[in-house]
Amino acid sequence: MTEVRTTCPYCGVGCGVIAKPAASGGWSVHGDPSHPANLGRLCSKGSALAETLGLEDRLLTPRVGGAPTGWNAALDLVASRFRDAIDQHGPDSVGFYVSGQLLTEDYYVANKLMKGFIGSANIDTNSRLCMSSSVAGHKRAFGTDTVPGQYMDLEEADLVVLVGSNLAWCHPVLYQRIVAAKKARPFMKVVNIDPRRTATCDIADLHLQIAPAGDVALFNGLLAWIAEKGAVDAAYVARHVEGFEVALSAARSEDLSVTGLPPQLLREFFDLWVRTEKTVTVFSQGVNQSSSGTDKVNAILNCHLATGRIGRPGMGPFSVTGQPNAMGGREVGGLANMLACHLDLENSEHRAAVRDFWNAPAIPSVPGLKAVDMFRAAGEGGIKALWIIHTNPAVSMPEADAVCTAIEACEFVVVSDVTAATDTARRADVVLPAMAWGEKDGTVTNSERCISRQRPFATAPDGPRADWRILCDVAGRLGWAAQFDYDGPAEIFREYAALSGIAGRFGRDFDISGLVDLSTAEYDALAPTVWPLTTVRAGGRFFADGGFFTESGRGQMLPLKRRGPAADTTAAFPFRFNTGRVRDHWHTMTRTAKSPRLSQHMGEPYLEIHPEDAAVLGLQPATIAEVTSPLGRALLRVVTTDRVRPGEVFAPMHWTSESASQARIDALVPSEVDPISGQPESKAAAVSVAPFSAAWYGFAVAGGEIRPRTAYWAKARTKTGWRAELADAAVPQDWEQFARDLFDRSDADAVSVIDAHRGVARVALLDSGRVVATLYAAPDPVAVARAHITGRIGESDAGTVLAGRPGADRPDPGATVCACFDVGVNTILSAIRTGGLTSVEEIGAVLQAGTSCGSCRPELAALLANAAAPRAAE
Ligand SMILES: Nc1nc2c(c(=O)[nH]1)N[C@H]1C(S)=C(S)[C@@H](COP(=O)(O)OP(=O)(O)OC[C@H]3O[C@@H](n4cnc5c(=O)[nH]c(N)nc54)[C@H](O)[C@@H]3O)O[C@H]1N2
Ligand SMILES: Nc1nc2c(c(=O)[nH]1)N[C@H]1C(S)=C(S)[C@@H](COP(=O)(O)OP(=O)(O)OC[C@H]3O[C@@H](n4cnc5c(=O)[nH]c(N)nc54)[C@H](O)[C@@H]3O)O[C@H]1N2
Ligand code: SF4
Ligand SMILES: [Mo]
Repeated sequence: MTEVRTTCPYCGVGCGVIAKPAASGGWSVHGDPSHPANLGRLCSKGSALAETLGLEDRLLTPRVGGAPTGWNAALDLVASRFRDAIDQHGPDSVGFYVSGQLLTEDYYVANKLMKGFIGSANIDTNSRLCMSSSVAGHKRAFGTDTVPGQYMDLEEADLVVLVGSNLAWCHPVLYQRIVAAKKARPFMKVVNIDPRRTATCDIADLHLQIAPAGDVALFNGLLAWIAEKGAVDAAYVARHVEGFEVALSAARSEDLSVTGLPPQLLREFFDLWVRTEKTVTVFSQGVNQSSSGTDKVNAILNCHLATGRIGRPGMGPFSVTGQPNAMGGREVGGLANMLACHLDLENSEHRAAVRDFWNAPAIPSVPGLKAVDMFRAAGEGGIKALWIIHTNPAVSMPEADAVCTAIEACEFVVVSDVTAATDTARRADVVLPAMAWGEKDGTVTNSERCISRQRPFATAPDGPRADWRILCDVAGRLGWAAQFDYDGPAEIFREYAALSGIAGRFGRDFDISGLVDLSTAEYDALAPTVWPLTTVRAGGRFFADGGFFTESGRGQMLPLKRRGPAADTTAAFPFRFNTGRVRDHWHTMTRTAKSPRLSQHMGEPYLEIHPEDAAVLGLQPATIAEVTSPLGRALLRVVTTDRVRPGEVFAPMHWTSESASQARIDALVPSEVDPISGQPESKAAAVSVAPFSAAWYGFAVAGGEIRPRTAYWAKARTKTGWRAELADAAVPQDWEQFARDLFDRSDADAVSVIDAHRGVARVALLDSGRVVATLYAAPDPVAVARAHITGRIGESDAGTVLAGRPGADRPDPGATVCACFDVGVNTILSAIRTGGLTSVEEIGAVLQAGTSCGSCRPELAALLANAAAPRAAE
């Protein structure tokens, strides 16, 4: 096999990648220069894809009750348990909880099975936690869920406003495109609206460090300013918009002090917006994941509708999607309140058309249970059989401990995953092995409505099946073999394109009927294609000339009023708990944690807290914080930083029970949802923070497994094995015995340096004279050269390994900053100092750091600006 063009399985930028067999065996993965999303660029996660293809941790056979089972027996069991529940309790007693990472073909089949044949709308997806406020906001304003613009608008804009989006880390290639555009057009301005000072601020001309949930007030203030300054596009409003007056009058009565922003900064932003016609407003989870998320979306859309800045080059609101197929899932109707192809569940003509097309018995007329309600029903017995596909709700749902209990309490839970080592799969009755990226075959749609192929390049191991096939296997056993008899994804795609043509005839925007006659060979070769694609239209923007999909054909402006987060902070829970992502990990880490490079950027779960708050609480940097909400508890490494505002703390969402002792942060987050979208408020729980009283801290490295049982631990992969951070309230009696247990090496020789008086212990375990594991423990957070130690496994001189510090001849690179070239923080700092480097380009010229994917360039800039940038580990 030569090279295969496919699409990155991570974020919604949807970059094209080229996979080639590597000379050393395995695969190499590079950016596809011909893909319109990235033109050859990749971020750190995309560049490390080849390191995540290994079979360790892969699930290869179905498991029933934990025991390996043949496919037929497992599928028979799944079908009979679903059939029993449907027969005894009706179709609404079963549910599917699926994912914006499913391919369109998988998603289409899941939706068809549940809504068309089982006859319930109980299919919801993790996109409920992600995009549903944008979906609801778009539908309220446009009458349809459509992103009006294209990526090139971000480059053509004179002003890019980022709201609740850490684009530098979460959509890195789009961010790099803006960086390049700004360099080429220096008058271009960027404004970042985020309560945190994130890496994205690196390119921001203005940072509005807004109070949590201040966004509706801010955009109401902007709307009032637009009107006051005569910036309303009266012709556009007169012809294409409804609701202007009521929206404006609500906006005028807003209290802007709730934004927490000084009046002159507000004015600077408002003036910039008003005088810059070519403005794009990009928004993401700081907007969507809120109990007023849908209103936040509409507050932004109001400003674009009032100024007619929509659907024209360099202008428009731009909701960026998170998952690779978040957009595709919305197109197929993967949410419990949608039908398919942007058709409406509540519309009887739409239902009849879809029913006839599918040759289905009945289509439900009422929406199904949304994610939070679905898990509640599973816990309370309303859902008797639940199938979870391609998502890890025991970690990612709010009230995650209650979700775990609900999965355990539900009579029958099936999980389809590539691994059984997840908090969700461990609790399931049946786990079915799915094919992974590189093996599976289908399409995804990115943030700009561009449909791209995910093509297989690696041979799938024996056992796993494609998600669509597993669904069809069960559908056949439920009695619908003929309607689910597909010979491959191309056939599913053609059926889907045909259904979209029917939607098009109803006047819906999602119409790809131009692809209905694709042969399988043409499907295989399909180039990236922006929808709509019909006989009369190919791609492009929406709404420059009106043409909204509302009943009146006009865009709707809405009267809005700011609401605060649902959970109030109190004396007992005084901090706002903001949550989100880090640069090099993907969600619950089942794939990115396989890459040692990606695992080194942020090696453990952490809590960002303002130094003033930390001082009041007596929290020292790098100690462990105990974070508590009325629902749960987490132990996180303390990072004191003024990147967060006083009174607010931030933690990443990625750590699970597989990777840390107690860092599933969604255990702390209440299930408060937006009343319109049902999207949970993932970024504004009320918590308390206290020091965890650790008697000792430790750092451990091993060539093999590490099995910590300490109160605090967090594990990460290294090139040779594992590393772990540890802390506990009780000091072990015998450090050598402790180390043997920790590393599961009862027979290994130990060399130790123990200073009982100072409480310092260093133990190396040896096998045939070579160091196989080392442990460093101290009463304070251990200050050893972690990257150095990690590279010493396999050496014979235990004494120098135990020193924990490199000799002068062997500098310690420090924690990884540039994942592409594996360049550590100390290497960069020393090059800055010794080489007198003053720019990111100079660092690149000397060390290569920042010259490949560019994801670390904001951090390089920060290191230049401040040699002592705070980090989680090191
Ligand atoms: N590296 C990486 N990239 C990813 C992912 C990943 O797991 N890792 N996941 C992908 C997915 S599925 C998604 S949805 C996207 C998410 O992409 P983003 O939305 O950019 O990511 P988050 O870090 O969740 O949140 C963005 C910011 O919202 C801010 N915020 C919190 N509350 C408020 C508020 O009230 N108002 C405003 N204005 N801002 C607020 C937070 O401080 C945070 O910096 O990322 C995608 N890309
Ligand atoms: N507090 C807080 N919580 C959040 C968020 C937040 O910002 N803050 N963000 C929310 C958002 S936006 C999102 S999108 C969710 C994401 O949360 P999840 O969807 O729960 O996270 P993932 O780790 O992406 O889960 C994907 C699962 O699918 C498995 N998998 C991988 N490939 C395949 C495949 O081909 N087939 C199958 N069947 N399985 C596969 C993986 O091993 C993994 O177990 O988290 C949400 N939760
Ligand atoms: S920006 Fe990175 S994670 Fe997102 S699609 Fe591109 S390479 Fe993948
Ligand atoms: Mo997401």
